[in-house]
Amino acid sequence: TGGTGETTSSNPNVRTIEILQEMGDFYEQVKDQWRTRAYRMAIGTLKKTTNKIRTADEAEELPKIGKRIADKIEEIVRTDGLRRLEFAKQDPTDRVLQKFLKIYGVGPSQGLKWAQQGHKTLEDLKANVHLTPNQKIGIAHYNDFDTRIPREEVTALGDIVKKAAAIIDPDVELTIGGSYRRGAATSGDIDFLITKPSTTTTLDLLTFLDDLVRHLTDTGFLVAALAVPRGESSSKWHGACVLPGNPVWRRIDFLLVPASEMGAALLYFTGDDIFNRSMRFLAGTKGWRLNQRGLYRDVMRGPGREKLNEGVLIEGADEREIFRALGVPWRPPEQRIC
Ligand code: DCP
Ligand code: MG
Ligand code: MN
Repeated sequence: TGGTGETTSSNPNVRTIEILQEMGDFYEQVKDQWRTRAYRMAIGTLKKTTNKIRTADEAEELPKIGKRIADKIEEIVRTDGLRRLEFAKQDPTDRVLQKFLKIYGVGPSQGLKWAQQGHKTLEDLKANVHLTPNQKIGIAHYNDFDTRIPREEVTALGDIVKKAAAIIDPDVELTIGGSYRRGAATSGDIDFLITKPSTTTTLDLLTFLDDLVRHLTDTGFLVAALAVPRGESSSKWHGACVLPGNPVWRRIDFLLVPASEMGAALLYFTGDDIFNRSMRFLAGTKGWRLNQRGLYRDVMRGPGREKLNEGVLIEGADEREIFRALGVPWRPPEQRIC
């Protein structure tokens, strides 16, 4: 192609560009500025590319194309379409789809597939499709998980966990993060952060989590294990619990965090997600990186902005220090609602 930047029929990526364009237009419509820009830049690169890009690896080699869009490019070449785009084109008020997406353990592509197959109700799904064990629980307790938890109940459920924890290891510290820490009157789930002074890895806490889950299951408090990564020990546990005397199942998450990362984890898991995004963006403007493990500087990036190393840790242990390092006046959790 010439240097005009126009897509000509001679560009072998013309179909890919067309679909990426549609996806970019969607993000522009929903005012997602970052993705709109990312798609625009990727399209710009493809327009200047003279060979056909078929795989994510090939795409990622190119300038200004990140991992996510690279994956999308491969999907387009393989399927002549984009699941995410079909999803975006669906009427957002489509009640069947919205209902399916609220089932615990059901993601966008699965929900869309069932809706497109013509299933309309949870009963249809139970009778006609293959469900994972988690999805079965998600359907059986659909209304439970769809009901927000009053703050007093979160406190009461949390107290049961803290009491059990103190018997197993009195040095372990448990904090309820998420909407509860922001002071919300109701929560969608209970987000527990679990740490212990002077730990630098979650390995030191794995036995504790095992013991805690076993104890709380034996006593009838935990009623289901959901996203429990199989095989090797994991630092997270997702499941359901009940308050004695209350039949409603509640979603509860446990996350192990080493003390050296507790500040960053608290910041991340307190949210809200929009506030988190603005803090990460601010870190980015300084050339730093903020994630749930810490605030880092000197993150080295390659020509395609891909990360070459983790960078140098500025702060991970102390939440207030992270605010200070970023030059942001301390905001109590109750004020982190955007
Ligand atoms: N989080 C995030 N980005 C996401 C998901 C989560 O930054 N995509 C962070 C911010 C959230 C926290 O994790 O506050 C906990 O996630 P939840 O989904 O449990 O959200 P909340 O606890 O804020 O709300 P809810 O009351 O609905 O549980
Ligand atoms: Mg939550
Ligand atoms: Mn949660």
